[in-house]
Amino acid sequence: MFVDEAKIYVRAGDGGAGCKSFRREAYVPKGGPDGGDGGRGGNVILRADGAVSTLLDYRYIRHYKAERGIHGKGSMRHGAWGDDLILPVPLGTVVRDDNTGEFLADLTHQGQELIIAEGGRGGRGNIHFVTPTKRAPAFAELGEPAEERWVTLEMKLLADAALVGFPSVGKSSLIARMSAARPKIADYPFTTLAPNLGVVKAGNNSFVVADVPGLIEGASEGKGLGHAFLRHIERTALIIHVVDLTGSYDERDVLEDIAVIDGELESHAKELAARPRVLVGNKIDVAHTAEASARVRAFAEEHEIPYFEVSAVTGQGMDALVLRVGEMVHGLRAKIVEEASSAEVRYVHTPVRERSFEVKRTDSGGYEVVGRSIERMVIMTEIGNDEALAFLQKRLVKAGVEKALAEAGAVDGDEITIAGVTFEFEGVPVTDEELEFIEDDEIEIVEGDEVPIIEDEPTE
Ligand SMILES: Nc1nc2c(ncn2[C@@H]2O[C@H](COP(=O)(O)OP(=O)(O)OP(=O)(O)O)[C@@H](O)[C@H]2O)c(=O)[nH]1
Ligand SMILES: [Mg+2]
Repeated sequence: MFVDEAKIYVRAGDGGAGCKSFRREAYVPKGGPDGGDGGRGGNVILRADGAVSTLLDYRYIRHYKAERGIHGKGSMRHGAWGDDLILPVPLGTVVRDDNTGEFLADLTHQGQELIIAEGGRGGRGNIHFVTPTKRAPAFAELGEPAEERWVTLEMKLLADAALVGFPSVGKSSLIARMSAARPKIADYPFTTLAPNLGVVKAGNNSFVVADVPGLIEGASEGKGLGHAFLRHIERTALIIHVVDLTGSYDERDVLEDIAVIDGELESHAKELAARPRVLVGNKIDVAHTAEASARVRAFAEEHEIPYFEVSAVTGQGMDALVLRVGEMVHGLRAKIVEEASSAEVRYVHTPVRERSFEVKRTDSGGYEVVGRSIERMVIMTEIGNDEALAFLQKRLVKAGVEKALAEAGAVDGDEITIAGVTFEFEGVPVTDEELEFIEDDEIEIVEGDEVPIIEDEPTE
């Protein structure tokens, strides 16, 4: 089976919790706070790897979790960071968010990476919350929960040229003649059920050609087998449109065949109609095919498309076809590389630094505050701890949440919901001096911070 699609669930590692602890020393009744920070959780990363040829493995194992960050410990020890989980995928894998359908990335180059789920930040230990008025904070931050999501992976064949046409026109016979590929060949339609790839040597060039299952009228709407494989054609630089000069399939007319296939390509994707192509009239060895060939030739000349009459059986005309396709692919490839290098990995990720938030009215007459960084402040707070709660309240004041709520009409006693936690609105007078000591949310805990890392060194 040719597997080209998979749907997987990924979950990054949760951040480890910060530690609240106090120094214990002989003869010192109460030492200062010394709780270390929690470690960052590991990311889940997709990496394009030419050694992987299918997405098959992702059909069998669908759940992937990165390691969590370790909790901080006393004596200023930071928790270890969780290891990233790296998932290798074939070159040409397109990644989408399964829930929203949003395009996340097209992994085409060897080694190209995409963070598909970001690990949670580690919580800060209590040493971070010392202020002149509170020298012994008895609280620390919880770790940030990790990102999780379902994504779909879709692999598109990376062939330079695709043999496209009605069933039984001789596409598989042609790829067998041109390359070492040995697909099944038979005189009934839909012999080829999955694309075959072959490497073709053309003078000093070589190119990869795909033999795609036959298309029929309505393929773009799901008729026949061609539908699933039209997608593979999207990625090829060149289309080798093959017609049967004997017109044997369904007693068809060659020019009608050409028009039908062109129509299917176009209705599948507009840009396919403009894709460079060559026309190939196959089975010229059969008697009475010269007239059909002449008609195709006239059509090709009129539309300025290169035309070749060939026989996959005798080999007639094949050298000229292969050489010309080799040249065209060579030129097109140079253009594609140029375009690809300007395309960046587009991983759209709500940055944690996003400070904006929104205040909404709730059905119960209260207010809800929505915004990632504000929600995160709440999620990382040990709600049952009064000191932690008081600190959170100051942070919310500093972030402008209290002001925004008051502006929206909130008065003391109103219900305020943030990240699923409900508070009672209560305007507290906080001095500017007090706010000064509220650390900014975005202080990154990195290796080499003023806190020594005693054990469990971060892996990055
Ligand atoms: N006489 C003659 N017969 C050919 C030639 N090329 C292919 N055939 C025959 O045409 C039939 C179909 O060939 P395939 O190569 O299987 O055709 P296909 O386009 O791959 O067909 P599907 O995979 O079903 O879409 C087979 O019986 C081949 O032997 C040719 O150049 N001359
Ligand atoms: Mg075939």
